[in-house]
Amino acid sequence: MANARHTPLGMKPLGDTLDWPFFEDHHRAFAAELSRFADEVLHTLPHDDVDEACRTRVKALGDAGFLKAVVPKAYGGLAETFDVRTLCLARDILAARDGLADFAFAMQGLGTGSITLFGDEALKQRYLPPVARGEKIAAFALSELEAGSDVAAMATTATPDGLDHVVINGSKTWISNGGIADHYVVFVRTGEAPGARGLSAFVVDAATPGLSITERIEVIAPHPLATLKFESCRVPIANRLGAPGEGFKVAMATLDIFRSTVGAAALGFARRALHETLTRATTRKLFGGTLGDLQLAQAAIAESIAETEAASLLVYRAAWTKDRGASRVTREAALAKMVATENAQTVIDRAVQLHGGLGVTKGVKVEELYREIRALRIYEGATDVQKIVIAREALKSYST
Ligand code: COS
Repeated sequence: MANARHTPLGMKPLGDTLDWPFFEDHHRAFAAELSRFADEVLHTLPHDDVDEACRTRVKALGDAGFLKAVVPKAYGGLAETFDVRTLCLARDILAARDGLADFAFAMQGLGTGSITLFGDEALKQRYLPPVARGEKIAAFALSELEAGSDVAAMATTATPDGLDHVVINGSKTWISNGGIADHYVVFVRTGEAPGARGLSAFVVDAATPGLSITERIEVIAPHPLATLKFESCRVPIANRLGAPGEGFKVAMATLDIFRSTVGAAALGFARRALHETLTRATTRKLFGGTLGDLQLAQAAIAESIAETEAASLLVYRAAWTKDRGASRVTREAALAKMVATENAQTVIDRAVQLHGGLGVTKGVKVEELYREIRALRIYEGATDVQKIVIAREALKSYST
């Protein structure tokens, strides 16, 4: 427990979170080890070239054993199956220190989550261990230009080619790790039924002929992101995840797990913003005192603390509910993601405001956080989608 309080940044990063009944001792030990690693190692890794930055972070996290958290024990991982609390703690801790390290960790999980949940033994043996060691980079290719929130509208197709292969044609965009990944979990229309019931998922190696990167996308907080094109890209049927037509379920079940972790990353960003806010409030002199002496600053600080702690409760509640064996945590994950990302945006915006001109100055941490947080309200199910999910579940429970 003492180790869990390791705070060289001067942060109180997790507050009393680890004392909550959601956690077990192995979570506290993991958090302590990862916090130490993050503080000692991450700042030594390169930042300038985004691809290189991600590759080195994947390697460092893999070498240190932390990527074991993203795959099951039988394939070189930590726990029997996903331990969502561990995934959330990892993102919470990493995001508070280094957005790209959080991204690198998260994508190793999202890019293999569907294989863990729906892959057969051969696919798990082939793809999971190298990802856990940080030797291979994973990616999840779901979105299309006109199929982001409305996933079931996707137009990329896979059609049979002989008995053992399919041929994929189409395009995927805003794909994280696009351009540096070694494999992509790709969702395609196979047409067993209209809409959501006619999709399937395949693992596609990056080197497969017919798969190309047509565009690298620059975003406000730089991450490797790309558009992929599939032109008569021939993939073995043995690479399919789940049954034919089950792709929507594969995607949603994977997102059920990873949406909570997006909330956890937002939480890490919010905690860092609070740390920066409190540091500034206690050192910035004005009007004959410190910023923190001003009641309006105190109001901002109090609101940010309340919003961060509320988000923390929802994130770890969702993770704990899944770890207790719930087959679906769609509602809990949606609540966690929506509240944590929206609250973090507000907390970070307040931090920028309290920093004055420094808050919008390049190179200042809160300016970076301000850019980092924005995408989290959009990807892996925009806030608007989470609202649909939450309301729909509640309405269902009242309809006769
Ligand atoms: N786990 C397992 N199965 C699930 C599931 C889950 N979490 N969620 C849905 N399913 C199944 C349903 O049980 C249903 O199966 P049956 O047809 O056999 O009953 C099927 O999938 C369709 O479900 P549903 O009717 O809820 O689908 P909708 O088209 O209404 O879903 C939303 C609409 C908007 C909720 C969905 O499309 C969504 O989550 N979109 C956002 C996707 C996203 O995150 N995009 C970002 C890309 S990743 S960066």
